[in-house]
Amino acid sequence: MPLQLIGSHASPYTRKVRVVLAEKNIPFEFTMGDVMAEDSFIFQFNPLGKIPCLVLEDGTPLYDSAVIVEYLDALSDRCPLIPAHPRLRADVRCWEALADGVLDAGILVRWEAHVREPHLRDASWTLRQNTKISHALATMSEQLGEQRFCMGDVFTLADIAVGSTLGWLLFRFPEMDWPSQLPNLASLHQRLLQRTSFSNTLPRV
Ligand SMILES: N[C@@H](CCC(=O)N[C@@H](CS)C(=O)NCC(=O)O)C(=O)O
Repeated sequence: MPLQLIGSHASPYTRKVRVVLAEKNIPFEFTMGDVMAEDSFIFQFNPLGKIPCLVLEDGTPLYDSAVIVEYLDALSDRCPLIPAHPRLRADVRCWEALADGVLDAGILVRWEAHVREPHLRDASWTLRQNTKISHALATMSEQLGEQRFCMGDVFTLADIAVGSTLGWLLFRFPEMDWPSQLPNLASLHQRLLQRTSFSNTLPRV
């Protein structure tokens, strides 16, 4: 059985995994998983009902995206994405936590605006999530500074996580004006789009 990735074209956590698979040139089959369907088959693989889920050759499911990318990075020496050095490794994982945290908050904002009944919506909850997003983006921008990539000159998982998050923000919140306020993040995003791993995985419905 080939390696199978269950995900969607819109899911930014899935994109993170797809970019890693492409950078490391690991072949896989892509299966669309509709997490919102009541009888979604994803529960057969992930009891949390979330994508992405990587199904290994022996049928074992792996989740969540941070676990999957760590596994994939260890599978092949090509394009190492997570450094072995403890401190550098922690720095990369912290970038990933920051990027994924923006997604977690952004998904809650979308849920509040598009799924929750209008009379049950809580503006203070949305504000709380949006505050996290703006704080996290400002932190990313400050940490990136004038560097070429998140960790300096070397491309790592940090860039993949941040790039997937920035792409998703542009896709889902085109009205957010972070590209003009934080131009170094916008430049990083453009630089990442020059890689086929990113340009071939643009978010779409
Ligand atoms: N921490 C998880 C988050 C995955 C996640 O929330 N995925 C969304 C789709 S983008 C999902 O499956 N949502 C369905 C749900 O929460 O029930 C990861 O990194 O894989």
